Amino acid sequence: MSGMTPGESDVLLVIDVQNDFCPGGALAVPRGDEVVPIINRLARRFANVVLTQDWHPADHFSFASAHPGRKPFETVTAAYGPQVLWPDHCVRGTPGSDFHPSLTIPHAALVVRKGFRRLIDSYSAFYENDRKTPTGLGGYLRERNLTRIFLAGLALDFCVRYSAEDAVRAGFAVAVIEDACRGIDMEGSVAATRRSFESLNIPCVLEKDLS
Ligand code: VGL
Ligand code: ZN
Repeated sequence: MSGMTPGESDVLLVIDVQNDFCPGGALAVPRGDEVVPIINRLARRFANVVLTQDWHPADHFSFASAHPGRKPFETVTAAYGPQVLWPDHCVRGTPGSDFHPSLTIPHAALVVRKGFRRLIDSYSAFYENDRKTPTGLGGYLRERNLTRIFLAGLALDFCVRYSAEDAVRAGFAVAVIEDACRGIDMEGSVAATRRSFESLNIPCVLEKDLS
């Protein structure tokens, strides 16, 4: 990770800055909206920006409402392993699935939608939760010779975490811009995220380090 000035081969990957993950939303991340002005400032320094958008059908398997008798934040077993059940959120085309109205990144080149298959959730921007179904983002970045990924957005301990881990496995250089993320933090998930980043040598940096 030499040289923290964003350049030609760097991309800012902005994860799920959507109404439902902000205060007042269906799966609000505490202080999630605070990342918006930070990400707007960061984005101006990157020539290359990609956004992700959580985008579920109304009967998505990850919704507790699809499992009679189960409650949000319980875990069920999916075909691919354990799956946390969430409140209904980011139902495709609803206001909750829109980007936060103050998110202003007109030069963003690509929006990757994820979680649109009813039976597979997708935290990572690269692979769905079966860890096998690609979103196509890896191929896009490689074809554009974008080799270093700076991550920001929501939620630090789910979609940002999974995206960072998959990016490293796919051979990209990765840094997480910590002050441009907020976490849900259930059952120590933020601490587990930090341990994972440490063991994978994923640096956590701050907006000011990118000057
Ligand atoms: C997310 C839970 C469910 C996220 C998305 O963006 O971190 N978390 N769907
Ligand atoms: Zn989701």
